[in-house]
Amino acid sequence: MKNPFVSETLNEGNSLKAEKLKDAIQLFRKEGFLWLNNVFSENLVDELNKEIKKLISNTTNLEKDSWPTQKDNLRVQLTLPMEGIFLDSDIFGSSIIFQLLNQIFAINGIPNNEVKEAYKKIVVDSYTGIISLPNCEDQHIHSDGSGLFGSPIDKLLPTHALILGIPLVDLNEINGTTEIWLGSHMKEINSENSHKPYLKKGDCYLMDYRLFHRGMANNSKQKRAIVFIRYAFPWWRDVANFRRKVSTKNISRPMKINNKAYLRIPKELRYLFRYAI
Ligand SMILES: O=C(O)CCC(=O)C(=O)O
Ligand SMILES: [Fe+2]
Repeated sequence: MKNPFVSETLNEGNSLKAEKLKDAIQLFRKEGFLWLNNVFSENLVDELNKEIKKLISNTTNLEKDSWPTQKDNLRVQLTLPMEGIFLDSDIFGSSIIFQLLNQIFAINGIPNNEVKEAYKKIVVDSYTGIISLPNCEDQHIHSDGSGLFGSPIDKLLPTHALILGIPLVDLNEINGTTEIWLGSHMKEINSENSHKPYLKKGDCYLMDYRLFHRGMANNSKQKRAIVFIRYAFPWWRDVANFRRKVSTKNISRPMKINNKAYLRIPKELRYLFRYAI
């Protein structure tokens, strides 16, 4: 990948070096994408992979609980249940990720962490995993939904939603990755100019909702699972991809959370799920 943002140069233990934070935010605004190294522990990632595999194999009728996103039925979208390992706040509340999110979702220059809880500007809008099974093909190039207004102004606006992608296996030329078109959230897409970030276990990426991308084919014999957590301004819902109350064969719920699970989330992070239940 030509334009990696490698966080070995950013991380200092569990936090980002202050002088690098500004560069990271600028790069995210310009490219609509950030690749961060070594954010999640290998144990956590392995455990997630194990639990997701269990979920898939325990599902007797894949179509009932999941959302195959391709005609070949080999790319499955699972809404992750907020229980067990999936409730671990290191996944959705990573402090490195929040140093970035607090700036990306700042209002009038006031970072999210500096405002009172009721005014905080970030929620988790969806919590899913996409599992690309062996032999699944390249997706079509897409952005996950249209812009806010469906007009040219969309390309001038700041980020209103983004995805945190956490691959649960090392990604490579054989099992594929999410292919991306840098800058395509704000500029016309040049279809020849793509990047294939081969992330390692523990790495993750942030991707602007508007960015053009596609899941690549998986030509390996192993499943390729990526956890996807969508963070957004509280007034936005991903109606292009989910329904909260009604789920059908093709449209799933964005999250599986109930009151009990909500109360098990650390108090200081519950604001992220204010509108989930
Ligand atoms: O699996 C991936 O790498 C990306 C999947 C994706 O973009 C989608 O299903 O919308
Ligand atoms: Fe997508």
